Amino acid sequence: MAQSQRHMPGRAPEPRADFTIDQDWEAYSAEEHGVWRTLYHRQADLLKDRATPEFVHGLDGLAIAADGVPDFRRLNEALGRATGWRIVAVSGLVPDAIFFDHLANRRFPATCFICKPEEMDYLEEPDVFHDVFGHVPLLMNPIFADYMQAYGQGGLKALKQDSLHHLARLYWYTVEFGLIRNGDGLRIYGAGILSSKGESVYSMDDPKPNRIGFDLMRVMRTDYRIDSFQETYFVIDSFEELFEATAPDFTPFYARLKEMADLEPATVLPSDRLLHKGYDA
Ligand code: HBI
Ligand code: FE
Repeated sequence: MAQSQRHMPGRAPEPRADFTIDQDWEAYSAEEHGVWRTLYHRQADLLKDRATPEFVHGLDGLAIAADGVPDFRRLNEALGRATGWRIVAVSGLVPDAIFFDHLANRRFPATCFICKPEEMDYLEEPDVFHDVFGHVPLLMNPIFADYMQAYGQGGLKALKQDSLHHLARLYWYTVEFGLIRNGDGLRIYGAGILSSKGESVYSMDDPKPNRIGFDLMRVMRTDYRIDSFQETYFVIDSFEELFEATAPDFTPFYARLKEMADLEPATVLPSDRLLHKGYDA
């Protein structure tokens, strides 16, 4: 399907100042709904014993449609009642300041287009399946919902201190690619993993990547790659741990980070709480 035929809601009017557009749910084609249905069933089956229970509860609580791209208006009714969050439609990645302002006000910017059938195993930019299936269910969890709003508030402050690249790593290694350990063992909570067939298996089963206990400064020092499976996953023990670790003002952390060398993604330090040491290719 050519780009021009892709469901690009709100295409006629330019995005608004906050980069939101209308989802235009009625305009999705049968093929686009079919791609959602395929991805939903594939991931829902695969994640049965892999996703953290809070994700499964959120998915159930939202009653996210399995048979087609969900209508954001309907999801926002349940989401708003649960944690005061709502999904706003955007056409793609929006400028950092806009992104953080949305999060700081409990608005999650979600893309509306869905990948093409031939792109189901790898898509370089987030689509509606990644944003809504991957990110939105955890916004039903009060602690995680608070964390995401605090992240937005922190982002607006980081922009003023030229420390965004440190904070972006925190987002990457938690919201996008985070693992959590509960009584049953490792579970996935990062949206980048939850929306990826390959990484849902690799992140938990493959001996190749490191798995290291979460440490805020360690995470903010560690670089990441955007076009391959992660070489290191950071593991929290609870969402409370994540929220409490990131509650303080980050200004002193940024000052210390400026004196510390960045770390390559595959690095293992003697001070790491090493749950699993991976190996280089
Ligand atoms: N915009 N729509 C959208 N979605 C994102 O995940 C996103 C973004 N803009 C900036 C951004 N993410 C990252 O640069 C920040 O998390 C640092
Ligand atoms: Fe994402």
